Amino acid sequence: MSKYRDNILALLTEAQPNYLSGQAIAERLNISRMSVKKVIDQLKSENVSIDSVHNKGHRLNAYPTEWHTGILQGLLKDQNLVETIQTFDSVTSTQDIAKRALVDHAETMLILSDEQTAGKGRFKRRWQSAKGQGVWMTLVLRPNIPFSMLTTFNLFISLAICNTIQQYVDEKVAVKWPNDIYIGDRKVCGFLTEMVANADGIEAVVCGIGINVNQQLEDFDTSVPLQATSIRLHRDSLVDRYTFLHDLILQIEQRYQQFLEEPFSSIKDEYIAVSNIWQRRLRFTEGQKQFYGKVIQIDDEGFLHVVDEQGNLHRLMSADIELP
Ligand code: BT5
Repeated sequence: MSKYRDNILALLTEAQPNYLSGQAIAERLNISRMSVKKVIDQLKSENVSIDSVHNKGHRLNAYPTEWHTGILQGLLKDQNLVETIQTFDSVTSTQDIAKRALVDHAETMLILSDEQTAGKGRFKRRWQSAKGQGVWMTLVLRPNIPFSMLTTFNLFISLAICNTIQQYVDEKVAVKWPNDIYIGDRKVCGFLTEMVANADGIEAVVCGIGINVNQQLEDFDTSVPLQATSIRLHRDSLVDRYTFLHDLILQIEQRYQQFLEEPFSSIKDEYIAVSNIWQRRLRFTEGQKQFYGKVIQIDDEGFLHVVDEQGNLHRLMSADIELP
């Protein structure tokens, strides 16, 4: 595979919707026109839709159904959230790849796979990751912050994901504290945040996000039949995953910046307004403990205050909440 493949895809993506001549590509990359043609022919043979017109050049017609690193590099060139992007056809889990990659690399990263064969939820649960149907991604970020600040990270990220999905559906998209996104009473996204740290502080925040994008109901297997939904199930047409990812990364970039600069109190009202846990009886599981209760508030550190049915107050940093 040519080492210029990603560069050529990135240039074609940046040039969209215009054509870019073989000559211009060759000059930008300091390679021969023949090398450019070889890569373009190879991409076409892999069903990347490129239009080549004599005297005009080449144009990327539409985004493919698989992830391509080069296209993402072109599409995401104006963001500052991640420095490198890696894409895969199939991996066990993008979290595994990220944790291995961050050992030898100091940069921020976006890792995406079309499929995960062992996608992970929290507490070693499984995350179904049907091939080509969702966004299965991990962000490796490097915030220079004290450990204590990380408690509100998920809350900022939730708003970014919730608002992005809301751009694609009419029905209300809601956040279920601490790290699920719902459409109606069904889960459309789950994410988890892990931390790699040493005695001096945080080395990396490894945030894995799974979003069901284009699944039909039958694409979910039987272990999540009634709780799961996808964006597609709430609209008339398929979602272009590249456009969606672009929107998502811009939203996350903005919320991440806000997380670094502002306290949770500055987004608290917004967070409360999109949360689906108010004024209802909920079942909480915290470690081995299980109880029913109602949420009374979320405090400025992002902890949830809950009163159980015996009248006891709980201050939760994380828990499983079921919406009965
Ligand atoms: C989560 O865990 O919701 C976090 C999921 C994070 C997945 C991403 S994908 C990219 C990155 N790489 C990984 O390996 N993981 C991250 P939790 O709150 O524990 O929810 C897991 C539960 O959700 C399961 O036990 C199922 O009941 C349900 N579930 C599994 N797959 C689902 C899906 N695709 N859609 C909706 N619900 C699902």
